[in-house]
Amino acid sequence: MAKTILVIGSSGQIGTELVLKLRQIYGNENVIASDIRVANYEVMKSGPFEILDATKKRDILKVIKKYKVKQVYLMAAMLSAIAEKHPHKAWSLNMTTLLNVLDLAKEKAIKQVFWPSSIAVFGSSSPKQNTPQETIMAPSTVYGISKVAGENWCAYYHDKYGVDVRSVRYPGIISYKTVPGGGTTDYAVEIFHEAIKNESYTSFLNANSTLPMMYMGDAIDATVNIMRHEKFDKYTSYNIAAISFSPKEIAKVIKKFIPKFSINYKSDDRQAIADSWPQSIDDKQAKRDWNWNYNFDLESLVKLMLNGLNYKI
Ligand code: AKB
Repeated sequence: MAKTILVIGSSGQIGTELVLKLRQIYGNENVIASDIRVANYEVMKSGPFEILDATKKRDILKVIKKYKVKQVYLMAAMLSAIAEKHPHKAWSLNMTTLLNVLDLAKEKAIKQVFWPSSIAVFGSSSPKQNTPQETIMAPSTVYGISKVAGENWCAYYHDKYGVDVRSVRYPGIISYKTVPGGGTTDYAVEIFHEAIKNESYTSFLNANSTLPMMYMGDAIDATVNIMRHEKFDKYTSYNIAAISFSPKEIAKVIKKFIPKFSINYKSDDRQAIADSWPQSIDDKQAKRDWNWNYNFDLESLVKLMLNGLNYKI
């Protein structure tokens, strides 16, 4: 059955590919892309697009009414590294947009919401290896604080008002269609662009800084599949995991395909953020509850990235 879907934040790294996948599944006209800035060419030419500032609830409602939207994917957010530079702005953007959408669901303007959380909910006091679904969550970043608060708000609207909101905790996402902006895991995308252009890369994280990562295709599958699942009794922002690697490890695989590639290390403020995050994630609850699994390992991710960026391997 066709449903009308609104993606808020469709010009961002995940939003771009999410719109394209949803349009493939539900039809171009049924997926409305929206952002405060125009999206990439593929998104703009394949279906409806609206300029939308999601901090303004009335403006979201206007788009919902115009297209009879049933589902909202709220992908707009300020990411970890940039949020440290603009703490108030980040808090305000990340929280206002979420509360606007949750209120619209509570008021029955829409039926279902997807909102992404992140591995940034964890901090230095959480277990570093195989970080469990439920454990201490005391983040040391503004972004992480906004994600923990967001998870609590989602649970509150679910329990108190029956809002159908679903969520996963994204690790670092690797993709070639759109570059990420302002995250701590961004190095793992930059490295490909620089390897192709200059055959060298200076990493802003240390050689052995291991973080949980995932190829975009897996992140999109997780997002679409959790929304397609029958209604959950309890709200959960699910841990999802694929691969974990360090700058040194990904550089080694890139070198297999670009033999002259070399990597240097010059860590900056983002190192402290990376150091506070888990190195690997326990996602058995997502596997059990909605059959989550990933498809792409490090070697296939590297091949897909190089191909996607038109590098012949
Ligand atoms: C970031 O680095 O801020 C994001 C995230 C892990 O949520 N990619």
